[in-house]
Amino acid sequence: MAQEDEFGEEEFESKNNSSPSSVVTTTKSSSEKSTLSREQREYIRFKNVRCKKDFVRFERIKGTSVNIVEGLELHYNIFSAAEQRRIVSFVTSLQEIGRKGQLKDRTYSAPQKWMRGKGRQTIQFGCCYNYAKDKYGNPPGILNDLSVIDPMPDLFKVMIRRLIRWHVLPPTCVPDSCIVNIYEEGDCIPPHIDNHDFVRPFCTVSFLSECDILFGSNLKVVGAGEFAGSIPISLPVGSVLVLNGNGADVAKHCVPAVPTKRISITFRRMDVSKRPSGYVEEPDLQGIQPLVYESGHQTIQPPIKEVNKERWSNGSVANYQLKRQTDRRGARIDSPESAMRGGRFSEPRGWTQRPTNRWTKNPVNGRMSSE
Ligand SMILES: O=C(O)CCC(=O)C(=O)O
Repeated sequence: MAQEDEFGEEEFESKNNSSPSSVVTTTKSSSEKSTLSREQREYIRFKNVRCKKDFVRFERIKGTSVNIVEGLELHYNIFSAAEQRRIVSFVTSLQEIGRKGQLKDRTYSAPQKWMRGKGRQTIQFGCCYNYAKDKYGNPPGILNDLSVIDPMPDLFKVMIRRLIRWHVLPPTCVPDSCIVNIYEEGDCIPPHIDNHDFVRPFCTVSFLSECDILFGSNLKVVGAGEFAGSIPISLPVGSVLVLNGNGADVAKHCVPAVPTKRISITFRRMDVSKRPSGYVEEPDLQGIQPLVYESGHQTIQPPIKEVNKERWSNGSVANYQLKRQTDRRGARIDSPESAMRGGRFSEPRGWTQRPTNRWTKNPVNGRMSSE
């Protein structure tokens, strides 16, 4: 398959969907029509991607102070609202056919909801990851049996190409498997470090609702879907969190009971030595070329003073995080439109986060807050 940006076609949709031409008329507004090539359209969106890389949370580990979130990156504006809708609707259809038993044995899984915080549904592609020793005695890790799992769907391959082309993941780490997590209200994912059957970095894309993911070297379960000892990172819809370095291997991570339905897709690459027998590389995922940066494309950090002012005038990290995802006019920066309005890289991107010890869910507004 060609390496064009297939999603971009929808974002700048021509009314003439059948046109195979790589040059179409944009439909931004009738008075503002221009002709842009597919490459130009993709490049415009790529330039509006924002990334926060400087997460800091020092914890003492074996007597040494370690930044346990070194290596994390949060990329905003990767999937537009239209793309998110398309992906969510696809996941919903997968869930339906999974429920009807029309996916392979281990692709779809819906554990019984026997208590709050349990019951997250999962859909896996590319390989089957065993969370715990299964009834056949297979250990946790990648199952050496491709017959029980469906291959990566085309739409997810389009997402993967986007992740590589837009520099979210390196071309040396093209994901070949994924797990879709469907959280209903109250569902969580408990503290864990992703198995080393998968190489680093890997990443998680967020849909439907924003939530906090918590990191800590010593996360504790304090109740059903409640965890302590962590730094929260807010995950806007359409964003991609990349896990690498200490953020992937020293800190555990978890998602506390979500206040409202949420979907995430975690894309990972299998370690070559752990690939199931008979595994064949996806031809559609070979030779993906990252877009080339224009000179001047750079990360801009906010002035420290601005960070502190916003941080301490606000009282709550959760609120602070919400605030930092809005531009000066209060518009969300996870929408491509707001990114365009605010100008390129005009948003502060270097927020440090206040360490906290214990996180609980506010029963009224459903948000996590620290004690
Ligand atoms: O839902 C998320 O954001 C995290 C998912 C995750 O940690 C996993 O799939 O291992």
